[in-house]
Amino acid sequence: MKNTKWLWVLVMTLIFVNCSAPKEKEQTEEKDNTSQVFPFTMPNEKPNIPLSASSERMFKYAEPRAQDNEFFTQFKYTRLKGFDYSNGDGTISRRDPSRPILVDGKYYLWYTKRHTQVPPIGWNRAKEATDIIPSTDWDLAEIWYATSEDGITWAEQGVAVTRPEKPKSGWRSVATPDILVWKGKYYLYYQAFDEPSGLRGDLCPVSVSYADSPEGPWTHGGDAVIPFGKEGEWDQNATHDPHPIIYNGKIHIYYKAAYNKWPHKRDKYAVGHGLVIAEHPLGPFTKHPLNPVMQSGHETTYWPYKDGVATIAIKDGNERETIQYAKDGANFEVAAHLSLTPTAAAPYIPNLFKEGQDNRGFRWGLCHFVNAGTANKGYSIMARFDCDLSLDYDEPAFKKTGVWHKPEVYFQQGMGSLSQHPEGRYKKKD
Ligand code: AAL
Repeated sequence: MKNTKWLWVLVMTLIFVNCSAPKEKEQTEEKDNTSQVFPFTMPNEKPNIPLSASSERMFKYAEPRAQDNEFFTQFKYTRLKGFDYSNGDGTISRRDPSRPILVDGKYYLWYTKRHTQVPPIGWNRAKEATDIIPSTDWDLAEIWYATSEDGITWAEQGVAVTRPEKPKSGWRSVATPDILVWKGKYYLYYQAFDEPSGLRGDLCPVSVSYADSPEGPWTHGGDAVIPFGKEGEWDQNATHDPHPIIYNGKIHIYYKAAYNKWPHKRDKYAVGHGLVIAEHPLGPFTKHPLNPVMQSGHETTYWPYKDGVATIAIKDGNERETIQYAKDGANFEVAAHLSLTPTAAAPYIPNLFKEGQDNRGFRWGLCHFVNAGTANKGYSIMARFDCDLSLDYDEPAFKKTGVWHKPEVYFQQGMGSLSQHPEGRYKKKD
């Protein structure tokens, strides 16, 4: 009987083990399956599981969530005070602001100012331009400057760089300035036009003027400091938006050229940004061998950030509306995707030109709106933008990913004349 009892226990144990073993196996399999699936809690690092292309890419950003990404920000805009625009009749325009700099407690800002008797007639009518009639918004312009204590209310101080006598470079127009401070001196780089813009493209080399004080007087320091490319090269006839920074102890100027365009064709344009480097602000400047270093964006906005250089690429190119970062100042990678980006952004960067500076970004700057007027009364206005691209601030309002406009904003981008199109609403492909 005793033996039978033990036999019974043995049989039951075996049955139990048999039944429970597969269950345990199933449970393990289930666990494995779970760990192969993307987790509910956002991982800080790329999980070691098979990932979709999109999941792979999210770990290439500074943080996988846009809201945590130091390069992601919203932009909020404020109207500037203190500038008169002649009731919007198109005769006064201010655009392409320089980055503001702070000197003795005051912000200084340089910009293109056009004050003409009549509004511009447009680049496609450049042949009709005269000494009185401007072709584009930046034709017959000069470089003016203004000061401010808060970055919102500005007092226009007067002209900084005037148009020289014909035939000196820039006699037709001087425009689109930006500032460099180097060893106690101030340098303004700007586009110098010898013909109405639009005649043979937006043809203008870059000139430089310098001064001992931000209030001037400005001395002419050279023309064509950024050499045009040879015929057939992307920057053969344009060097726009000179944007100087100090990087690795040298002067780096980023500039823009629209290419695949003038003079032979007008409707297939592309925009590239190049980089030139010099030991001294007056040059000579050497082109970076990898130019164009940026193939997206329009006006130039570059800033030294951490050990590299960051940029906002607006409007043009496959990577438009992004912030990009290059550890070496030349090989940029997309770091964040943006909405409502500032046009011709010119950030205020504390200590921008101080060497050995800990480069920590910015939280405000100036920009422009080119469509402040109407078709026959075209002019631009400057504005202020605020954002959180600074390592010293963390303002959650700038980190929201939704940018909500009223329906009217969308309806303003209506079909317009397209709705009258004879073939229906769209042109068919040839
Ligand atoms: C801009 C800039 C340059 C162009 C024109 C005036 O905003 O890209 O300056 O030449 O438009």
